[in-house]
Amino acid sequence: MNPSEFAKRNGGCNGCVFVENYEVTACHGVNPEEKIDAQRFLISAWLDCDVTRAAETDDIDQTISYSAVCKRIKAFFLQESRNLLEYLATGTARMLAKEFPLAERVTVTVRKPDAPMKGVFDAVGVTAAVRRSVAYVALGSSMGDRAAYLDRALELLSADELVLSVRESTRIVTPPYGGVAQGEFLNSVAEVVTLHTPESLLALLQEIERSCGRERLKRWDDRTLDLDILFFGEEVRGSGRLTLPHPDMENRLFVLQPLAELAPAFIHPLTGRRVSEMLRALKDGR
Ligand code: A4P
Ligand code: MG
Repeated sequence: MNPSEFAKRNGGCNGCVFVENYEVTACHGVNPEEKIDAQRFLISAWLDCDVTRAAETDDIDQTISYSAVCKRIKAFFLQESRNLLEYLATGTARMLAKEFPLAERVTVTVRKPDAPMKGVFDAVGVTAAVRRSVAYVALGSSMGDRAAYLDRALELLSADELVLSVRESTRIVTPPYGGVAQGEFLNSVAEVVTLHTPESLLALLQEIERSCGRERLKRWDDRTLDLDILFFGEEVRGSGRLTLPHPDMENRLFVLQPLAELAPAFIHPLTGRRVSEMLRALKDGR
């Protein structure tokens, strides 16, 4: 990879540990004979990470060992036969992101130089990328066994294969905001480290709401469970199916109080205000 490609792809990280065209012989492919006759796969992986600590200390434990990366790739490719390079590239990227927490983003290319097809070519292949993101999710319930709904939501969230960790704030009981719901709410916020995209996290949260008996009858009405994405890293999305950051948080004590417990220094990407500042301003009536 040349330096300009690196800078374009690398976003906020200052470094990358990579392996290029690591060769594994394995049995993957759509054609039945590919499941029997092993062929060459050339796997490249780029793990974007901060290399400063390792540079300062000259200590292998402060970075990602490329030999460990190769071992994991080989083990992954020697598992059961798969049809698609898409599965292998995405699966490898996810696996490496989970195994190596220093990697903020993982990009994997899988090439098949000997693909069984006519014509002259160097290789065919697929590239896939995943990013480790931190999202803040608001939890709210105003019906039924509110604590049990919040417990269930966190359990389902933690069980998802693209959710790496979940940390919940203290729960607070709050009066209904917005003049529609009648019941008191139990609210909290969860910090979610995830390989999901914003859209796929929203789909997961809506599935969890449904499995907790959520019915959408009227906006802002009482609900068994409401899960809203407050922040997804520094992502910004327009209105519609997904608005990021979640609108109106600066007016909601039931959001800012638990959020400030987890991430007081987090900066709202549109207003430039810290969560702790927003909370202080709301409490002071500014
Ligand atoms: N949507 C857009 N952006 C997002 C996002 N960042 N996170 C879309 C989640 N969903 C997002 O939401 C409506 C649509 O918003 C979804 O289809 C999604 O595609 P909904 O959950 O179906 O309906 P809702 O919750 O009634 O509407 P909304 O606008 O999400 O309301 P809020 O802002 O969640 O307010 N009082 C207290 N004390 N505690 C509460 O938790 N919650 C509300 C609901 C009102 N009063 C409250 C509380
Ligand atoms: Mg909602």
